[in-house]
Amino acid sequence: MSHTLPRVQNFVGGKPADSVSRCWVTKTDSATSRPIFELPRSNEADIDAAVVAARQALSGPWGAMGITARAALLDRIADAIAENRDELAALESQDTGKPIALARRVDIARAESNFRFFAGALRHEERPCHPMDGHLNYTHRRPAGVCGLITPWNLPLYLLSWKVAPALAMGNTVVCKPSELTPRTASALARLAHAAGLPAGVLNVVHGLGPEAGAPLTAHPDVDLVSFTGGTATGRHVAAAAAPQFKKLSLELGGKNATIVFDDADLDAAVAGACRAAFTNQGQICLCGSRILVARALHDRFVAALVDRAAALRIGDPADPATELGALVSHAHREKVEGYIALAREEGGTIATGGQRPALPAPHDQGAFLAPTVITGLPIDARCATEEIFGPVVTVHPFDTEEEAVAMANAVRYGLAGSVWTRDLARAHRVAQAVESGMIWVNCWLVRDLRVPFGGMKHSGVGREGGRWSLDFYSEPRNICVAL
Ligand code: TXE
Repeated sequence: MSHTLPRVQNFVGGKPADSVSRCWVTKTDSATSRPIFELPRSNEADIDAAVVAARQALSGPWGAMGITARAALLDRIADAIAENRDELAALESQDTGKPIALARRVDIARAESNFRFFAGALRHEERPCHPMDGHLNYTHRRPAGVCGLITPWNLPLYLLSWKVAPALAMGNTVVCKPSELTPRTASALARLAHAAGLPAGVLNVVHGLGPEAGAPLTAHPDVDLVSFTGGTATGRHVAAAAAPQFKKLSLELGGKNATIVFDDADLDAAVAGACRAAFTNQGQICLCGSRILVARALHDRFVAALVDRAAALRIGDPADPATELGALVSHAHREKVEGYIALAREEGGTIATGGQRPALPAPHDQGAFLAPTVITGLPIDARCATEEIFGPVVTVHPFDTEEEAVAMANAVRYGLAGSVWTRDLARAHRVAQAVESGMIWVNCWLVRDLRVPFGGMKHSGVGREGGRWSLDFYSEPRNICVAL
Protein backbone atom coordinates (compact mmCIF):
# COMPACT_ATOMS: atom_id res chain seq x y z
CA MET A 1 0.00 0.00 0.00
CA SER A 2 1.42 3.40 -0.92
CA HIS A 3 1.82 5.97 1.82
CA THR A 4 0.76 9.59 1.62
CA LEU A 5 2.38 11.06 4.70
CA PRO A 6 5.94 12.38 4.64
CA ARG A 7 8.47 10.07 6.26
CA VAL A 8 11.23 10.84 8.72
CA GLN A 9 14.34 8.68 8.37
CA ASN A 10 17.06 7.37 10.66
CA PHE A 11 20.58 8.71 10.13
CA VAL A 12 23.26 6.00 10.30
CA GLY A 13 26.87 6.06 9.15
CA GLY A 14 26.47 9.54 7.63
CA LYS A 15 23.38 8.67 5.55
CA PRO A 16 19.60 8.74 5.90
CA ALA A 17 18.21 5.20 6.26
CA ASP A 18 14.87 3.46 6.70
CA SER A 19 14.50 0.96 9.51
CA VAL A 20 15.39 -2.66 8.85
CA SER A 21 11.82 -3.70 9.70
CA ARG A 22 10.34 -1.22 7.15
CA CYS A 23 7.61 -0.60 9.72
CA TRP A 24 6.45 2.92 10.58
CA VAL A 25 4.81 4.78 13.43
CA THR A 26 2.29 7.52 12.60
CA LYS A 27 2.78 10.84 14.36
CA THR A 28 -0.29 12.96 15.10
CA ASP A 29 -0.21 16.75 15.52
CA SER A 30 -1.41 17.10 19.12
CA ALA A 31 -2.80 20.59 18.45
CA THR A 32 -5.21 19.37 15.74
CA SER A 33 -5.36 15.54 15.94
CA ARG A 34 -4.23 15.31 12.29
CA PRO A 35 -1.65 12.69 11.26
CA ILE A 36 1.39 14.61 9.98
CA PHE A 37 4.19 12.15 9.25
CA GLU A 38 5.55 8.67 9.82
CA LEU A 39 8.76 7.72 11.56
CA PRO A 40 10.74 4.48 11.38
CA ARG A 41 9.81 1.80 13.88
CA SER A 42 13.40 0.76 14.43
CA ASN A 43 14.56 -2.22 16.44
CA GLU A 44 17.67 -3.96 17.72
CA ALA A 45 19.06 -4.47 14.18
CA ASP A 46 18.98 -0.70 13.49
CA ILE A 47 20.61 0.04 16.85
CA ASP A 48 23.27 -2.54 16.09
CA ALA A 49 24.06 -0.97 12.70
CA ALA A 50 24.30 2.47 14.30
CA VAL A 51 26.58 1.22 17.09
CA VAL A 52 28.86 -0.46 14.52
CA ALA A 53 29.04 2.82 12.55
CA ALA A 54 29.76 4.77 15.74
CA ARG A 55 32.49 2.34 16.83
CA GLN A 56 34.19 2.51 13.42
CA ALA A 57 34.03 6.31 13.39
CA LEU A 58 35.93 6.50 16.69
CA SER A 59 39.11 5.41 14.94
CA GLY A 60 38.57 7.26 11.63
CA PRO A 61 39.31 10.93 10.84
CA TRP A 62 37.25 11.90 13.88
CA GLY A 63 39.64 10.10 16.22
CA ALA A 64 42.56 12.00 14.70
CA MET A 65 40.88 15.42 14.94
CA GLY A 66 42.46 17.71 17.53
CA ILE A 67 40.82 20.08 20.01
CA THR A 68 41.04 23.15 17.75
CA ALA A 69 39.34 21.45 14.82
CA ARG A 70 36.67 19.87 17.03
CA ALA A 71 35.85 23.22 18.66
CA ALA A 72 35.60 24.86 15.22
CA LEU A 73 33.25 22.10 14.09
CA LEU A 74 30.99 22.60 17.12
CA ASP A 75 30.85 26.31 16.28
CA ARG A 76 29.89 25.50 12.69
CA ILE A 77 27.05 23.27 13.96
CA ALA A 78 25.90 26.18 16.18
CA ASP A 79 26.00 28.45 13.10
CA ALA A 80 23.92 25.95 11.13
CA ILE A 81 21.31 25.82 13.91
CA ALA A 82 21.17 29.63 13.95
CA GLU A 83 20.81 29.81 10.15
CA ASN A 84 17.94 27.29 10.26
CA ARG A 85 16.30 28.70 13.39
CA ASP A 86 12.87 29.31 11.83
CA GLU A 87 12.59 25.88 10.23
CA LEU A 88 13.75 24.13 13.42
CA ALA A 89 11.37 26.16 15.62
CA ALA A 90 8.45 25.30 13.34
CA LEU A 91 9.27 21.57 13.48
CA GLU A 92 9.69 21.67 17.26
CA SER A 93 6.47 23.58 17.79
CA GLN A 94 4.45 21.18 15.63
CA ASP A 95 6.04 18.02 17.06
CA THR A 96 5.46 19.07 20.67
CA GLY A 97 2.41 21.36 20.54
CA LYS A 98 4.42 24.12 22.24
CA PRO A 99 4.05 27.79 21.24
CA ILE A 100 6.27 28.80 18.33
CA ALA A 101 7.51 31.82 20.30
CA LEU A 102 8.75 29.51 23.07
CA ALA A 103 10.37 27.13 20.59
CA ARG A 104 12.29 30.05 19.05
CA ARG A 105 13.18 31.84 22.28
CA VAL A 106 14.07 28.81 24.36
CA ASP A 107 14.43 25.51 22.51
CA ILE A 108 16.30 26.49 19.37
CA ALA A 109 18.24 29.36 20.94
CA ARG A 110 19.44 27.01 23.65
CA ALA A 111 20.38 24.25 21.17
CA GLU A 112 22.60 26.78 19.41
CA SER A 113 24.18 27.92 22.66
CA ASN A 114 24.80 24.34 23.80
CA PHE A 115 27.15 23.85 20.82
CA ARG A 116 28.64 27.33 21.20
CA PHE A 117 29.22 26.79 24.92
CA PHE A 118 30.95 23.41 24.60
CA ALA A 119 33.14 24.73 21.75
CA GLY A 120 34.31 27.40 24.20
CA ALA A 121 34.57 24.95 27.10
CA LEU A 122 36.85 22.77 24.99
CA ARG A 123 39.07 25.69 23.99
CA HIS A 124 39.38 27.07 27.51
CA GLU A 125 39.51 23.90 29.54
CA GLU A 126 42.28 23.67 32.15
CA ARG A 127 43.37 20.20 33.21
CA PRO A 128 44.79 19.52 36.67
CA CYS A 129 48.48 18.87 37.27
CA HIS A 130 49.63 17.53 40.66
CA PRO A 131 53.41 17.90 41.14
CA MET A 132 55.13 15.72 43.78
CA ASP A 133 58.72 15.65 44.93
CA GLY A 134 60.40 13.79 42.05
CA HIS A 135 57.19 12.98 40.18
CA LEU A 136 54.58 14.82 38.13
CA ASN A 137 50.93 13.80 37.80
CA TYR A 138 48.75 15.18 35.07
CA THR A 139 45.20 14.48 33.99
CA HIS A 140 44.67 13.16 30.51
CA ARG A 141 41.23 12.65 28.96
CA ARG A 142 40.18 9.91 26.59
CA PRO A 143 36.72 9.88 25.01
CA ALA A 144 34.31 7.60 26.89
CA GLY A 145 33.66 5.84 23.54
CA VAL A 146 30.27 5.15 21.94
CA CYS A 147 27.55 7.08 23.77
CA GLY A 148 23.87 6.09 23.83
CA LEU A 149 21.77 9.24 24.23
CA ILE A 150 18.06 8.85 24.99
CA THR A 151 15.90 11.96 25.13
CA PRO A 152 12.28 12.90 25.89
CA TRP A 153 9.61 14.93 24.09
CA ASN A 154 9.30 18.04 26.24
CA LEU A 155 12.44 19.92 25.09
CA PRO A 156 13.58 17.71 22.21
CA LEU A 157 16.48 19.55 20.55
CA TYR A 158 17.38 21.50 23.70
CA LEU A 159 17.97 18.30 25.67
CA LEU A 160 19.49 16.32 22.81
CA SER A 161 22.05 19.06 22.08
CA TRP A 162 22.80 19.27 25.83
CA LYS A 163 24.14 15.72 25.47
CA VAL A 164 25.47 15.68 21.89
CA ALA A 165 27.57 18.87 22.18
CA PRO A 166 29.73 17.80 25.18
CA ALA A 167 29.91 14.22 23.86
CA LEU A 168 31.36 15.49 20.56
CA ALA A 169 33.56 18.03 22.36
CA MET A 170 35.22 15.15 24.21
CA GLY A 171 35.75 13.17 20.98
CA ASN A 172 33.05 10.52 21.41
CA THR A 173 30.67 9.14 18.82
CA VAL A 174 26.96 8.98 19.58
CA VAL A 175 23.82 7.00 18.85
CA CYS A 176 20.73 9.08 19.65
CA LYS A 177 17.27 7.66 20.33
CA PRO A 178 14.94 10.68 20.45
CA SER A 179 11.38 10.44 21.71
CA GLU A 180 9.04 8.82 19.21
CA LEU A 181 6.66 11.76 19.77
CA THR A 182 9.15 14.43 18.66
CA PRO A 183 11.67 13.02 16.17
CA ARG A 184 12.14 15.69 13.52
CA THR A 185 14.64 18.13 15.01
CA ALA A 186 17.00 15.24 15.84
CA SER A 187 17.04 14.19 12.19
CA ALA A 188 17.53 17.83 11.19
CA LEU A 189 20.47 18.13 13.59
CA ALA A 190 22.15 15.06 12.09
CA ARG A 191 21.73 16.49 8.59
CA LEU A 192 23.04 19.94 9.56
CA ALA A 193 26.00 18.55 11.53
CA HIS A 194 27.13 16.44 8.58
CA ALA A 195 26.71 19.35 6.18
CA ALA A 196 28.92 21.32 8.61
CA GLY A 197 31.67 18.71 8.20
CA LEU A 198 31.07 16.11 10.91
CA PRO A 199 32.57 12.82 9.67
CA ALA A 200 30.21 9.93 8.85
CA GLY A 201 29.26 7.69 11.77
CA VAL A 202 29.99 10.24 14.51
CA LEU A 203 26.35 11.26 15.07
CA ASN A 204 23.74 8.58 14.41
CA VAL A 205 20.00 8.89 15.00
CA VAL A 206 17.72 5.88 15.36
CA HIS A 207 13.99 6.53 15.74
CA GLY A 208 11.43 4.24 17.28
CA LEU A 209 9.59 3.17 20.40
CA GLY A 210 11.29 3.02 23.79
CA PRO A 211 11.14 -0.72 24.46
CA GLU A 212 12.05 -1.58 20.81
CA ALA A 213 14.80 0.95 20.03
CA GLY A 214 15.71 2.56 23.40
CA ALA A 215 16.07 -0.66 25.40
CA PRO A 216 18.54 -2.34 22.96
CA LEU A 217 20.65 0.82 23.00
CA THR A 218 20.96 0.83 26.80
CA ALA A 219 21.73 -2.91 26.85
CA HIS A 220 24.12 -2.95 23.86
CA PRO A 221 27.50 -4.43 24.91
CA ASP A 222 29.41 -2.05 22.65
CA VAL A 223 27.87 1.14 24.10
CA ASP A 224 30.18 2.61 26.75
CA LEU A 225 28.03 5.37 28.18
CA VAL A 226 24.31 6.02 28.53
CA SER A 227 22.78 9.42 29.16
CA PHE A 228 19.02 9.33 29.67
CA THR A 229 16.48 12.08 30.28
CA GLY A 230 12.92 10.97 30.83
CA GLY A 231 10.49 9.62 33.39
CA THR A 232 11.61 8.02 36.65
CA ALA A 233 9.89 4.70 35.85
CA THR A 234 11.75 4.39 32.52
CA GLY A 235 14.96 5.55 34.21
CA ARG A 236 14.74 2.49 36.46
CA HIS A 237 14.73 0.19 33.38
CA VAL A 238 17.64 2.09 31.86
CA ALA A 239 19.67 1.83 35.07
CA ALA A 240 18.94 -1.89 35.36
CA ALA A 241 20.12 -2.50 31.77
CA ALA A 242 23.26 -0.37 32.00
CA ALA A 243 24.50 -1.30 35.50
CA PRO A 244 25.56 -4.95 34.94
CA GLN A 245 27.81 -3.80 32.08
CA PHE A 246 29.33 -0.98 34.18
CA LYS A 247 28.47 1.63 31.58
CA LYS A 248 28.95 5.26 32.55
CA LEU A 249 25.44 6.40 33.40
CA SER A 250 23.67 9.72 33.81
CA LEU A 251 19.96 9.86 34.59
CA GLU A 252 17.94 13.07 34.53
CA LEU A 253 14.48 12.06 35.74
CA GLY A 254 11.29 13.60 37.02
CA GLY A 255 10.61 16.27 39.60
CA LYS A 256 7.92 17.54 41.96
CA ASN A 257 9.52 20.85 42.68
CA ALA A 258 8.44 23.24 45.42
CA THR A 259 8.02 26.97 44.94
CA ILE A 260 8.30 28.33 48.50
CA VAL A 261 6.83 31.79 49.09
CA PHE A 262 7.45 33.51 52.44
CA ASP A 263 5.27 36.31 53.82
CA ASP A 264 8.02 38.90 53.23
CA ALA A 265 8.32 38.09 49.52
CA ASP A 266 7.68 40.66 46.80
CA LEU A 267 4.16 39.39 46.05
CA ASP A 268 4.00 40.51 42.42
CA ALA A 269 7.38 39.00 41.60
CA ALA A 270 6.55 35.79 43.45
CA VAL A 271 3.22 35.36 41.68
CA ALA A 272 4.77 36.06 38.29
CA GLY A 273 7.64 33.64 39.03
CA ALA A 274 5.36 30.92 40.39
CA CYS A 275 3.07 31.25 37.36
CA ARG A 276 5.98 30.90 34.93
CA ALA A 277 7.36 27.98 36.93
CA ALA A 278 3.97 26.23 36.92
CA PHE A 279 2.88 26.70 33.31
CA THR A 280 5.87 27.26 31.00
CA ASN A 281 5.79 24.65 28.22
CA GLN A 282 2.31 23.63 29.49
CA GLY A 283 3.97 22.52 32.74
CA GLN A 284 5.98 19.87 30.90
CA ILE A 285 9.47 20.67 32.16
CA CYS A 286 11.15 18.57 34.82
CA LEU A 287 12.11 21.85 36.58
CA CYS A 288 8.54 23.17 36.76
CA GLY A 289 7.34 24.29 40.18
CA SER A 290 4.27 22.09 40.46
CA ARG A 291 3.74 22.53 44.23
CA ILE A 292 3.50 26.03 45.67
CA LEU A 293 4.02 26.36 49.42
CA VAL A 294 2.82 29.76 50.67
CA ALA A 295 3.02 31.40 54.10
CA ARG A 296 -0.49 31.16 55.56
CA ALA A 297 -0.81 34.94 56.02
CA LEU A 298 -0.27 35.42 52.29
CA HIS A 299 -2.11 32.33 51.01
CA ASP A 300 -5.49 33.77 49.95
CA ARG A 301 -4.06 36.90 48.35
CA PHE A 302 -1.44 34.81 46.56
CA VAL A 303 -3.99 32.33 45.21
CA ALA A 304 -6.26 35.13 43.97
CA ALA A 305 -3.38 36.80 42.11
CA LEU A 306 -2.13 33.48 40.69
CA VAL A 307 -5.61 32.56 39.47
CA ASP A 308 -5.93 35.92 37.67
CA ARG A 309 -2.57 35.47 35.99
CA ALA A 310 -3.16 31.85 35.01
CA ALA A 311 -6.61 32.56 33.61
CA ALA A 312 -5.18 35.40 31.49
CA LEU A 313 -2.61 33.20 29.71
CA ARG A 314 -3.32 33.09 25.97
CA ILE A 315 -3.99 29.47 25.03
CA GLY A 316 -4.43 28.21 21.48
CA ASP A 317 -2.77 27.73 18.09
CA PRO A 318 0.91 26.93 18.75
CA ALA A 319 1.85 28.50 15.38
CA ASP A 320 0.46 31.92 16.44
CA PRO A 321 3.38 34.02 17.74
CA ALA A 322 1.10 35.53 20.42
CA THR A 323 0.20 32.16 21.96
CA GLU A 324 1.53 31.62 25.48
CA LEU A 325 0.18 28.11 26.17
CA GLY A 326 -0.03 25.45 23.46
CA ALA A 327 -1.26 21.86 23.37
CA LEU A 328 0.03 19.04 25.54
CA VAL A 329 2.32 16.63 23.73
CA SER A 330 -0.40 14.04 23.04
CA HIS A 331 -4.00 13.20 23.75
CA ALA A 332 -2.88 10.24 25.87
CA HIS A 333 -0.78 12.56 28.01
CA ARG A 334 -3.70 14.97 28.43
CA GLU A 335 -5.83 12.05 29.65
CA LYS A 336 -3.18 11.24 32.23
CA VAL A 337 -3.12 14.86 33.42
CA GLU A 338 -6.93 15.03 33.48
CA GLY A 339 -6.93 11.84 35.55
CA TYR A 340 -4.93 13.71 38.19
CA ILE A 341 -7.41 16.62 38.15
CA ALA A 342 -10.26 14.15 38.74
CA LEU A 343 -8.21 12.58 41.52
CA ALA A 344 -7.64 16.00 43.11
CA ARG A 345 -11.41 16.46 43.35
CA GLU A 346 -11.72 13.04 45.01
CA GLU A 347 -8.86 13.89 47.37
CA GLY A 348 -10.81 16.96 48.58
CA GLY A 349 -9.13 19.67 46.47
CA THR A 350 -10.79 22.79 45.10
CA ILE A 351 -10.16 23.74 41.47
CA ALA A 352 -9.51 27.49 41.85
CA THR A 353 -9.17 27.93 38.08
CA GLY A 354 -8.92 25.68 35.02
CA GLY A 355 -9.54 21.97 35.24
CA GLN A 356 -11.27 21.87 31.85
CA ARG A 357 -10.49 21.83 28.14
CA PRO A 358 -10.63 25.35 26.68
CA ALA A 359 -13.16 26.11 23.94
CA LEU A 360 -11.10 26.74 20.79
CA PRO A 361 -12.11 27.16 17.14
CA ALA A 362 -11.49 24.36 14.60
CA PRO A 363 -9.12 22.69 13.99
CA HIS A 364 -7.77 23.30 17.51
CA ASP A 365 -11.03 22.13 19.08
CA GLN A 366 -9.62 18.67 18.36
CA GLY A 367 -6.26 19.40 20.01
CA ALA A 368 -4.90 18.20 23.35
CA PHE A 369 -5.31 21.56 25.10
CA LEU A 370 -5.94 21.97 28.80
CA ALA A 371 -6.62 25.19 30.71
CA PRO A 372 -3.97 26.16 33.28
CA THR A 373 -5.20 24.70 36.54
CA VAL A 374 -4.66 25.83 40.14
CA ILE A 375 -5.76 23.44 42.91
CA THR A 376 -6.05 24.38 46.58
CA GLY A 377 -7.08 22.63 49.76
CA LEU A 378 -5.25 19.33 49.19
CA PRO A 379 -3.35 17.62 52.01
CA ILE A 380 0.41 17.88 51.38
CA ASP A 381 0.65 14.09 51.13
CA ALA A 382 -2.15 13.79 48.54
CA ARG A 383 -1.14 11.93 45.38
CA CYS A 384 -1.63 15.09 43.31
CA ALA A 385 0.77 16.92 45.60
CA THR A 386 3.47 14.24 45.56
CA GLU A 387 3.40 12.53 42.14
CA GLU A 388 4.73 14.10 38.95
CA ILE A 389 1.74 15.24 36.86
CA PHE A 390 3.82 16.94 34.13
CA GLY A 391 1.07 19.21 32.86
CA PRO A 392 -0.40 22.69 33.43
CA VAL A 393 -1.51 21.83 36.96
CA VAL A 394 -0.22 23.27 40.21
CA THR A 395 -1.27 22.65 43.82
CA VAL A 396 -1.02 25.37 46.51
CA HIS A 397 -0.51 24.62 50.21
CA PRO A 398 -0.23 26.98 53.23
CA PHE A 399 2.56 26.67 55.84
CA ASP A 400 3.12 28.31 59.23
CA THR A 401 6.87 28.17 59.90
CA GLU A 402 10.13 28.00 57.99
CA GLU A 403 10.79 24.51 59.40
CA GLU A 404 7.40 23.35 58.21
CA ALA A 405 8.01 24.78 54.73
CA VAL A 406 11.31 22.89 54.44
CA ALA A 407 9.75 19.66 55.73
CA MET A 408 6.90 19.99 53.20
CA ALA A 409 9.33 20.70 50.37
CA ASN A 410 11.33 17.59 51.26
CA ALA A 411 8.37 15.25 51.77
CA VAL A 412 8.49 13.82 48.23
CA ARG A 413 10.64 11.14 46.63
CA TYR A 414 11.93 13.62 44.05
CA GLY A 415 14.76 16.12 44.50
CA LEU A 416 15.39 18.02 41.30
CA ALA A 417 14.77 21.75 41.69
CA GLY A 418 12.84 24.44 43.52
CA SER A 419 12.61 28.14 44.20
CA VAL A 420 12.48 30.31 47.33
CA TRP A 421 10.83 33.73 47.39
CA THR A 422 11.75 36.02 50.31
CA ARG A 423 13.44 39.36 51.06
CA ASP A 424 15.27 37.87 54.07
CA LEU A 425 18.77 37.05 52.79
CA ALA A 426 19.74 34.77 55.67
CA ARG A 427 16.53 32.80 55.37
CA ALA A 428 16.98 32.50 51.60
CA HIS A 429 20.35 30.81 52.09
CA ARG A 430 19.16 28.64 55.01
CA VAL A 431 16.16 27.31 53.12
CA ALA A 432 18.03 26.91 49.83
CA GLN A 433 20.63 24.78 51.61
CA ALA A 434 18.04 22.71 53.52
CA VAL A 435 15.84 21.79 50.56
CA GLU A 436 16.81 18.39 49.13
CA SER A 437 17.23 19.21 45.45
CA GLY A 438 19.96 19.52 42.85
CA MET A 439 19.09 23.13 42.03
CA ILE A 440 17.43 25.99 43.92
CA TRP A 441 16.61 29.45 42.62
CA VAL A 442 16.18 32.40 44.99
CA ASN A 443 13.72 35.07 43.80
CA CYS A 444 13.97 33.73 40.23
CA TRP A 445 13.30 30.54 38.27
CA LEU A 446 14.92 28.74 35.35
CA VAL A 447 17.88 31.06 35.06
CA ARG A 448 20.53 28.80 33.54
CA ASP A 449 24.29 29.26 33.34
CA LEU A 450 25.70 26.35 31.35
CA ARG A 451 28.76 26.13 33.61
CA VAL A 452 26.83 25.06 36.71
CA PRO A 453 26.04 21.48 37.78
CA PHE A 454 22.66 20.23 36.56
CA GLY A 455 21.00 17.12 37.95
CA GLY A 456 18.84 15.71 40.69
CA MET A 457 18.93 14.02 44.08
CA LYS A 458 16.75 11.16 45.34
CA HIS A 459 14.50 9.72 42.59
CA SER A 460 15.23 12.67 40.29
CA GLY A 461 18.38 11.14 38.94
CA VAL A 462 21.98 10.10 39.18
CA GLY A 463 24.99 12.21 38.22
CA ARG A 464 25.48 15.79 37.11
CA GLU A 465 25.91 17.34 33.68
CA GLY A 466 26.82 20.92 32.74
CA GLY A 467 30.19 22.65 32.31
CA ARG A 468 33.07 20.60 33.67
CA TRP A 469 30.65 17.97 34.97
CA SER A 470 29.71 17.21 31.36
CA LEU A 471 33.36 17.13 30.32
CA ASP A 472 34.08 14.65 33.12
CA PHE A 473 31.06 12.52 32.30
CA TYR A 474 31.70 12.36 28.56
CA SER A 475 35.36 11.42 28.97
CA GLU A 476 37.56 9.12 31.01
CA PRO A 477 39.81 11.44 33.03
CA ARG A 478 43.06 9.48 33.61
CA ASN A 479 46.09 10.22 35.72
CA ILE A 480 49.58 9.92 34.21
CA CYS A 481 52.42 9.90 36.74
CA VAL A 482 55.92 10.64 35.43
CA ALA A 483 59.16 10.14 37.35
CA LEU A 484 61.33 13.23 36.87
O1 TXE B 1 8.71 9.24 29.03
P1 TXE B 1 9.79 8.10 28.91
P2 TXE B 1 7.15 9.21 28.73
C1 TXE B 1 7.99 12.09 32.91
C2 TXE B 1 6.60 12.71 32.95
C3 TXE B 1 5.84 11.87 31.99
C4 TXE B 1 6.43 10.51 32.27
C5 TXE B 1 6.29 9.51 31.16
O2 TXE B 1 6.05 12.56 34.23
O3 TXE B 1 4.46 11.89 32.23
O4 TXE B 1 7.81 10.78 32.47
O5 TXE B 1 6.65 10.11 29.93
C6 TXE B 1 12.54 6.21 25.79
N1 TXE B 1 14.53 1.77 27.44
N2 TXE B 1 8.90 12.78 32.03
O6 TXE B 1 6.57 7.84 28.86
O7 TXE B 1 9.18 6.76 28.72
C7 TXE B 1 11.42 6.89 25.05
O8 TXE B 1 11.25 6.32 23.78
C8 TXE B 1 15.13 2.84 26.89
C9 TXE B 1 9.88 13.61 32.65
O9 TXE B 1 6.94 9.89 27.46
O10 TXE B 1 10.70 8.28 30.05
C10 TXE B 1 11.90 8.32 25.03
O11 TXE B 1 12.89 8.47 24.01
N3 TXE B 1 14.46 3.93 26.50
C11 TXE B 1 10.97 13.96 31.72
C12 TXE B 1 12.57 8.46 26.39
O12 TXE B 1 12.85 7.13 26.82
C13 TXE B 1 13.14 3.97 26.68
C14 TXE B 1 10.61 14.24 30.32
C15 TXE B 1 11.74 9.15 27.45
O13 TXE B 1 10.50 8.51 27.53
C16 TXE B 1 12.44 2.89 27.26
C17 TXE B 1 9.62 13.32 29.82
C18 TXE B 1 13.20 1.75 27.64
N4 TXE B 1 12.63 0.68 28.21
C19 TXE B 1 8.79 12.67 30.68
N5 TXE B 1 11.14 3.21 27.33
C20 TXE B 1 12.01 14.93 32.24
N6 TXE B 1 12.86 14.46 33.14
O14 TXE B 1 12.09 16.05 31.80
C21 TXE B 1 11.01 4.46 26.82
N7 TXE B 1 12.21 4.91 26.41
